[in-house]
Amino acid sequence: MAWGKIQKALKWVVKSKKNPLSEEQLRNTFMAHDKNGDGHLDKEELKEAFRALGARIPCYRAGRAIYYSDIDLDGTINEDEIDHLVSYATHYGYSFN
Ligand SMILES: [Ca+2]
Ligand SMILES: [Ca+2]
Repeated sequence: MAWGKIQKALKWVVKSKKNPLSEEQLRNTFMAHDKNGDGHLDKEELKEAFRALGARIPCYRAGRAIYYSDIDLDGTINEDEIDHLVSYATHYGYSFN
C-alpha cells in the first residue's frame, strides 16, 4: 500500500471517529442548496449554503471554497468536486456535532 493511501485511510479513521455522520450531512446540505437543480453549486448557491452552516462571511467562504474545490475551473462545484468541498468545509470546522 502506498504511503499516501495509508495517510488518507488514517485521516479518514480520525475524522470518522470524531464525527461519523457529518460529512454525509454536509454533502446533503450543500446539494440542498442547488436551488436551480442543475447539479452544480454556483457561488450564490454556495454562499447560501455557508450562510445556512453559520459562516460569518458567507461570501468570502464561498469564494475560498470554489477556489479550493473547483477542479475543472468552470466556476461551479459539480458532483465530483463536492468531495473536495466537503473536505474543505470539514477542515474549517463546518460540521454537525
Ligand atoms: Ca445550481
Ligand atoms: Ca467545477
